[in-house]
Amino acid sequence: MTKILKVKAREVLDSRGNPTVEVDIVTKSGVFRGMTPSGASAGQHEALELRDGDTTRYLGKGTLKAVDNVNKHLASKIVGMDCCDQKEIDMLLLGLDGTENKETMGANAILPLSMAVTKAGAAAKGVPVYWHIGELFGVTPSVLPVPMCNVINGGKHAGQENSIQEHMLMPTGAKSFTEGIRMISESYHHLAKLLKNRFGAGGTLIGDEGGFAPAQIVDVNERLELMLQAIDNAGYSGLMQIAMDPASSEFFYNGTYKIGSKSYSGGEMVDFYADLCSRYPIVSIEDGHAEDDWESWVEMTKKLGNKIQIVGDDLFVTNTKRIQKGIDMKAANSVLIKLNQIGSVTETLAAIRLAQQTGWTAVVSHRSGETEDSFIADLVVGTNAGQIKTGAPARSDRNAKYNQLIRIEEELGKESQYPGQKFRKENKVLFCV
Ligand code: 2PG
Ligand code: MG
Repeated sequence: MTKILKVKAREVLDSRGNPTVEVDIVTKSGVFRGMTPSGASAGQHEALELRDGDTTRYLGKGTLKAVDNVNKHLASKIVGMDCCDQKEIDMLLLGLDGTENKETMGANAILPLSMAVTKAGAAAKGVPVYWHIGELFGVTPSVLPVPMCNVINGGKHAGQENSIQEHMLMPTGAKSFTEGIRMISESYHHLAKLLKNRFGAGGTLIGDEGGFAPAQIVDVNERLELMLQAIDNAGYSGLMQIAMDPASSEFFYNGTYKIGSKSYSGGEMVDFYADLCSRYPIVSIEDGHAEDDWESWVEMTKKLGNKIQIVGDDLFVTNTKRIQKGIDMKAANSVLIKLNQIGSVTETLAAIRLAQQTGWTAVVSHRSGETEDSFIADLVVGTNAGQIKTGAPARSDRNAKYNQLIRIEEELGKESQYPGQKFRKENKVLFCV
């Protein structure tokens, strides 16, 4: 048994310069730290992110209440427990909060504590974090993820309205994760050249997730064409595929979707995506419909579900109840996994397990507001989930995750697998637990 000796929370900054919560756990093995990320296009059904609302500090976004909740209410209950008992600790934290959506303590108080416990547990056992997660989850970690790299940022992440949010490259033709990252980085820099030539210096300004955010190109066709050109210029034609996250809850108004000056019904959006998929190598679409427009999700899955991955983010919010509803309705075939949407490591693992047991994929994801904490890199390998979405290869809040995955691939050596094009099929066959 390795006892938790001390728990301490503090307010620090995230990648957007907003306050967020960091928690230290001290055991005899050292200090272990968890940091919570924060969304901009957050779903309405996510667990509560507790903000102070005091406009004299950080424009109301302060997190001192969440910090106090850890230091004054949670810490003393956790001290003395065994840091390897992740589930027991998480369940105790949920009980102390006592609400469905973590409204008493805040998910931003509970999650960083929970993540720090995982890291302390790994150290207590003398194993890497992904290995400890594998033991908690019940698999032998070996699968490196295919990355989804958001090279063109739109929507809220780029200060735009009624615009598709994420345009991502997936190096499915790479032989390893590390090779995939090189292909991504080279294509990203070729895209920069194209944008600079076309729009001058302003064309390469970047958005919240490190992707380019040229205000001049609002049309999705134009964005995808540029990406294909960049892939081609980098010499990777046919080796990269495309994933999109329109984040459509952000442009859904009373039953109508608005992209630029055009309006679409839920069914017309399905046709819109089907048309894009017929013209571009798109293999995955996330949040193609809004968070409560279940019927359109069902229609989309019926029409495109056997061709592409249909990922629920705002729809499922990493919540097993909503995922189960989606499974029952056949509303998608994949779940986006964000720790802070649900607020603890144990519940996140349950969400991944439910997706995989159903034969769905689980895509582990960052938030647009990130930190230097690379926990999700260990999470994706520890669950053999096979896909990660964590931004463009720019800015250290994103590259912290990619760099950790490069290290893990090196460490696993011959034991490591990279799914490449089989990222969907193999999830069903191989990666079910
Ligand atoms: C998303 C995310 C991450 P945010 O919509 O999938 O890319 O954005 O963190 O702003 O919700
Ligand atoms: Mg999303």
